[in-house]
Amino acid sequence: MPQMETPAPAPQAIAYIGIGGNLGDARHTVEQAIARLAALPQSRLLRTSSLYRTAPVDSSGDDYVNAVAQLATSLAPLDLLRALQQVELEHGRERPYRNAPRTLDLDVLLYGDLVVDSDALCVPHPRMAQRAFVLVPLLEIEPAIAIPGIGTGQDCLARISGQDITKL
Ligand code: PH2
Ligand code: MG
Ligand code: MG
Repeated sequence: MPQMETPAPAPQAIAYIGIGGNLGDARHTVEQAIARLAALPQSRLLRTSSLYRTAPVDSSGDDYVNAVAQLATSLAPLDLLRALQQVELEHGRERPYRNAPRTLDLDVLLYGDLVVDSDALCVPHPRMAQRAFVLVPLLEIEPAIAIPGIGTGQDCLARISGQDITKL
């Protein structure tokens, strides 16, 4: 009798997702987004940071609510990005201009130790090392995090000053 082979499990990566919004009830939106991340296919939500109120950086409008989530996922990087964009759309995300106030922004910050710079996706997220609203929640859930090609998260945070961030 022919032997049925069990398919090999897809390789898993640890990915970190930046979550933010500053239009509407941003706190509620970020909480809903975390629930949607917990339901992503081929993925497991491992940890989420606290929620933070943060002053807009290179952006305008109300303060943001930001958080970071840690996922184990076997979605390929672009499939993960598309899934996150779908969740953004479900929350009425519009892109009238760069860094416009937004209901929900979900960014792939890190995907394992992948370094990729393509039109569709840049990982590590190109500005994450300069942004306290990313580094503070990221370091809360993974104090020893390193940003591939850049350095430790702790060193990056030490170089930043003057960005308002308060734990909610
Ligand atoms: N996102 C931006 C630009 N500026 N500022 C804060 N505080 N939080 C954000 O999530 C944020 C921002 C572009 O994605
Ligand atoms: Mg962003
Ligand atoms: Mg984005």
